[in-house]
Amino acid sequence: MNALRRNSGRGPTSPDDACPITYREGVIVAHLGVAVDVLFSDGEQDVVRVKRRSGHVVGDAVQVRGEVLKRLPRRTELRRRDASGGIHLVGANLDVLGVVVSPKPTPPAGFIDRAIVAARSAALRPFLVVNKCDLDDSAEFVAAVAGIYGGAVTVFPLSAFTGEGLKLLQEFLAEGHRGAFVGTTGVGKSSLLNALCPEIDLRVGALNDYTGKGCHTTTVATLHSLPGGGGLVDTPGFQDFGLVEITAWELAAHFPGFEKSREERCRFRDCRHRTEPGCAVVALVSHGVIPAERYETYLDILGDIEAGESESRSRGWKI
Ligand SMILES: Nc1nc2c(ncn2[C@@H]2O[C@H](COP(=O)(O)OP(=O)(O)O)[C@@H](O)[C@H]2O)c(=O)[nH]1
Ligand SMILES: [Mg+2]
Repeated sequence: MNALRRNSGRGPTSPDDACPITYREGVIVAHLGVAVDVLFSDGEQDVVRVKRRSGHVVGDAVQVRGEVLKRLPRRTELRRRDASGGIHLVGANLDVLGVVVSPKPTPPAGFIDRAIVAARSAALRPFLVVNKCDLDDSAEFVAAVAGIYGGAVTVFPLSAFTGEGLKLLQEFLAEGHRGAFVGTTGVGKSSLLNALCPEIDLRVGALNDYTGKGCHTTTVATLHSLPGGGGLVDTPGFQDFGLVEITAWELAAHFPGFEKSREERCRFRDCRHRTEPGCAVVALVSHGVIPAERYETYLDILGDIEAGESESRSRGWKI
């Protein structure tokens, strides 16, 4: 591996240089296939060559000693599943996951819940972005989303177009949070990223100059620093794809609206909160503490997960 200096005035400039005695710590901000772009703690940014299947991802904390890049242990890992079932790491050491929805197109049934559960399972704090608040009929949609999820996660109603509400999200991310957005196609994730990081195209352009490969925005996984603080991972193909599927246990443990049930205990440890005797969730539903709508949604998603489990079992896949 060669540490290739791009805009730094010190350190080795070729593999023939003497062994450096110190190492530098930084974070991977772009993955270019055979090289990674590292933002060092002193503010410098250099490209470091790595093996093609190095396993490094944006957000990875690294130590670079001479020509050698060492990855430090990860706090969190966020994964996605592609159309053919392959699992990919999207980013490392992320703190938050923004689930983006809009009044048009509206989110598919269960999408918000699955994304929240997936984020929590990966130890990321989920939050909701309701985009396109400039649309005439958006108020009703915002009220419905806030009514259901407001008690479980922070909700940011905003418009990527007009900039209305954007400041609150910027302040939230600037609290030192590093995150990513997920949401179905057309909800406005790209518009939101552009509104939050105006330098996006510029930075990707600079990377293209280096590799000379004409990389386009859509082929480079990048961690963008936000002007006011915090960062956002923009990984091509991830945002519109599904997160890695959740298990029945994760669904119940992290389902938005079930927070109160975590203080109680079901009689059976593997309770799926259906018809099992001594179920704390069912008791909270019958007392009106958990809204019936939340419980119905939980059962719908649980049914989907169980259908997936039995399909996997019949094909002999490990679940
Ligand atoms: N009215 C309105 N339209 C928006 C807003 N943000 C994005 N759009 C539109 O929604 C469509 C999808 O936007 P895009 O950013 O490509 O969504 P993505 O597929 O989630 O990345 C485009 O036609 C945008 O012009 C917004 O805040 N308000
Ligand atoms: Mg997009």
